[in-house]
Amino acid sequence: MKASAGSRSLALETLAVHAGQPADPTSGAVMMPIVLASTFAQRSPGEHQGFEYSRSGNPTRNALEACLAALEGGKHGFAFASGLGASTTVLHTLKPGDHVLSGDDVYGGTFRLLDKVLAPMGVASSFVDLSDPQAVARSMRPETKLVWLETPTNPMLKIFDIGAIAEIAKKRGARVLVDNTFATPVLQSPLALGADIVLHSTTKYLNGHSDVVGGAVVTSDEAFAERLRFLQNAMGAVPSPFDCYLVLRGIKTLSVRVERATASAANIAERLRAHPKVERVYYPGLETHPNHAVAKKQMRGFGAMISFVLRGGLEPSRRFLSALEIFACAESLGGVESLAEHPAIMTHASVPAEQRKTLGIDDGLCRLSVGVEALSDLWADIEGALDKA
Ligand code: P1T
Repeated sequence: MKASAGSRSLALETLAVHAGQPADPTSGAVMMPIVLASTFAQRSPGEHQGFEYSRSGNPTRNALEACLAALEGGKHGFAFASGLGASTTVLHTLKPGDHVLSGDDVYGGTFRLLDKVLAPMGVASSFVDLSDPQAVARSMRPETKLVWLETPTNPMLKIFDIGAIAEIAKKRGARVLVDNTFATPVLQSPLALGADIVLHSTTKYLNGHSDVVGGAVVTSDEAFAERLRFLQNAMGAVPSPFDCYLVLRGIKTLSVRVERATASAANIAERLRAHPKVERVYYPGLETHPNHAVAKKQMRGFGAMISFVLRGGLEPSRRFLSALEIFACAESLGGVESLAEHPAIMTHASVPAEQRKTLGIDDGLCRLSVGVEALSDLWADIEGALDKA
């Protein structure tokens, strides 16, 4: 893409292919080079060309960070070695005595980080159902500095009203972070809705091919960005240039992958709902979803994650997950290949049993990440496995 195109406002599909990646000025290469160098020569001490040492900054990572910022409509993008590396670094902007108000349903590893790592360091968290935005007002404390939420949530696919929550939190002086991993910037723009910080596990849809573990943060908040830039270098949870390249490459097809997978998921959710062995389906696109109206308002599509409860609990779920042939029984999500898992045993085992029960993460709950394979094959696989459940 020529630099002159930068003056027009470009659609997400175009930004995904081009943002942060002008043709290489030395060779004309249209793909971002992978700059593996750990260090950069300086003409004299302190006189460099923008790069000193690859933990502090790297050209391939810079390209990814610019692309991520463009996709989320933010000023500053930061890439990390994992989603949890991104979360850890963000949480280190807080200090002992500060409080995090978190949504009640978050990735098990995020819960573990807040509960088992940050709490002993003096940063307390509470976990609250934010389906009613007024719960934010009720649960905030004078020392609440950060409101942390996923929407759709992992794994219950709850939907929280980003705009309403941000309005309440901001009046009380707290920043709002939205983990946009499930929705992706294709379907939801948290910064435009009022959030201050967007976080991603790029391991998922952004990379999209299940061959990278990575994380990202985007913000337009200058003070937060400055602190995060310091911590990214000072704490060092940075991704390799090769992984940055792979995520950049994955992002180029993000919109086509997400659109295809979302269309298939909507169809599968409807069919699951009608299946006699299925007790309940959690999918924000279903009109029966309690927050369908909010999802419709703040999302451009309902995503490709579905959770559902099989009648009979653990044993039918085990049989179902073992009988699938195209869906792999595996943790993670957002790749081109379809995955299925059992949250209580797999991704959310670190959430205490009591809390899992309150949330509805019971023994019959299965979670699907619908990929881009043919819908007919995916449904045949699910139907066959349900027969064996
Ligand atoms: O795995 P990692 O890249 O560190 O990202 C952590 C993470 C953060 N946020 C959300 C919403 C996530 O779903 C995850 C990781 N989740 C899984 C591995 C999973 O199967 O749910």
